[in-house]
Amino acid sequence: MSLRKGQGTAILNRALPLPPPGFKLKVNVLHARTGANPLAYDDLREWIKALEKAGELKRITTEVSPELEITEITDRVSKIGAGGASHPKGKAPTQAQYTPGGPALLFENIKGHPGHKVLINQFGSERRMAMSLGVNSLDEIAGKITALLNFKPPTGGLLDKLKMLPQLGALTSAFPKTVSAKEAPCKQVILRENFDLNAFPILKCWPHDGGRFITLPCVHTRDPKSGKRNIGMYRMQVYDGQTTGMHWQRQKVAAEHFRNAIRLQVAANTTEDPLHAMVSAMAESAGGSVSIPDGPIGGLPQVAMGTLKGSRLEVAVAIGTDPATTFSAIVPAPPEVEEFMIAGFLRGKSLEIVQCETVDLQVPAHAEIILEGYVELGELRTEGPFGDHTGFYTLTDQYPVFHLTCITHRRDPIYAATIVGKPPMEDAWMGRAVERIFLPAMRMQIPEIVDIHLPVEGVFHNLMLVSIRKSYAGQARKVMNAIWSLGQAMFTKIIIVVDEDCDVQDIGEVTLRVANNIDPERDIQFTLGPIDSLDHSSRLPNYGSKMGIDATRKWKAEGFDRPWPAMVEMDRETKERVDALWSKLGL
Ligand SMILES: [Mn+2]
Repeated sequence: MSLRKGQGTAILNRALPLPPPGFKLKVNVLHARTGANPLAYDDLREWIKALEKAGELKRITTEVSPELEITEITDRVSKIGAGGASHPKGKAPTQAQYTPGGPALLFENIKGHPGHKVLINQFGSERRMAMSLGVNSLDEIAGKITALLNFKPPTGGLLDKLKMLPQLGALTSAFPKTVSAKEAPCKQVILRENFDLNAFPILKCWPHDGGRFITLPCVHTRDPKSGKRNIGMYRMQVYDGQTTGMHWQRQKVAAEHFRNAIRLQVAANTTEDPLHAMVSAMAESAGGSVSIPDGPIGGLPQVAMGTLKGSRLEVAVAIGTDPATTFSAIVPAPPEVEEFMIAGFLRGKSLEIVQCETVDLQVPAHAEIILEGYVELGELRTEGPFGDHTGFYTLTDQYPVFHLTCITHRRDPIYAATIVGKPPMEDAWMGRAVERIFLPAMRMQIPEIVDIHLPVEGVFHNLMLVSIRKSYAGQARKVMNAIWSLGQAMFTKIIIVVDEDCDVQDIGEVTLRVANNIDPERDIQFTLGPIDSLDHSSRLPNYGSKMGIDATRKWKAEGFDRPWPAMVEMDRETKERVDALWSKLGL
């Protein structure tokens, strides 16, 4: 489903020696979290109970179809409270008891799937997003995550170790705990043969979608080079009962695991220089994303993807995990940090994991459904179209194929899903959480950043508003280039930079500043580079141009020689006099 891992992202684990001014690391929360957190949700069912208790969940007992109907209902509910007049359908229910985003929905009567349930919109409001991580406000999480990413095991003398003790205590909760199959609810039912994915109420989301898509999967892979485990969220198109697409976009961590498997395999196969074989395999197959024919090209031998057939990368997919684990799959953490640790840290309680039946991977023991299997290195298949979070369909493209070897699940499994489409939808709240949570870490890379805002209609990668503390000529352009080099923020199509006296959360204010402050030919900067796979307008898939707008005040030092006017504002004395009069004015 391609949830964008928001662009406040690109958390790199290279900490600066000193935090930038104004940055307050909330180490105190670490001290408070030295034991297991009894409030952590162990599984999806505890989370559903908590949502219901808080009035944040609605059970739907009327029969509905997983084909299109759940989407239409959820879409209307997601848009409750979303900007009133701009509501696209104009017929959403308007229950005042629900915060913007509407309630989470538990469908209990699914046409064609008696006994099955579908949970959707679980993260679809600011309150639920905070609840899912056990905090009152997302800012509470920001300090904790930053501390986690900066954590380095003590290597120095006794004094260094003593200084680290409080953090070490807190971090024990971050390490996952392996449990036996007997203790793992996700293995209550084990299906090694004659299983059929179609048993689950997997949604067909939009009319022109290529089929049914698993939209909230936690996809587990292991880097064949480093051994590090990863969880990412990549939509999966159901081809039949035993195979799906695996839509990991080329810049995602699991796609790199896939490429590392290809690199190792071609290096093993070649009779010539293994490094040269790896370079050729990447260039000829566009990083493993394009099929190339077997046999010589131009009379010369080449790395044929066909020779990779039979080589595999193991994959396991968890559906319906506790909310912190689901969220960890979309968190833009550096590949070195395993999501098991992020989930444990967010929960304040170790995540229990269990060994898979047919592949050498570990998965959350309390998940509702586990799909085990592999992708074959030389195999690609047409995936899509899919109604995406851009508000447009993404076109068909070639992606790896996931072959199932086993399904395990809890008794009466609850199928967790989301839908994406024209914003705002559930992913808007998840993206907003990522934006808030990672702002401090982004500031550690680009310390002059004061605030950022990814307007929901900018669908995460199209538009970033940035305010900076400008200290030298040309700094707005330096900030643009820095953002375009940060993890997934590299995809940002339009970056708008304003001075720190402009509140980037106020789109009206940003519009006024930008439109007034720029001389377009002078202040717009274009650059070329990687483009989000979902972009339908770039000259080539995945490669195209980006634009930065420097809407900061221009300095003489930047060649601006005209006087710059002050903005219109009343003086403080007059304001105070009118404040005193205000109640008498009858306004
Ligand atoms: Mn990761």
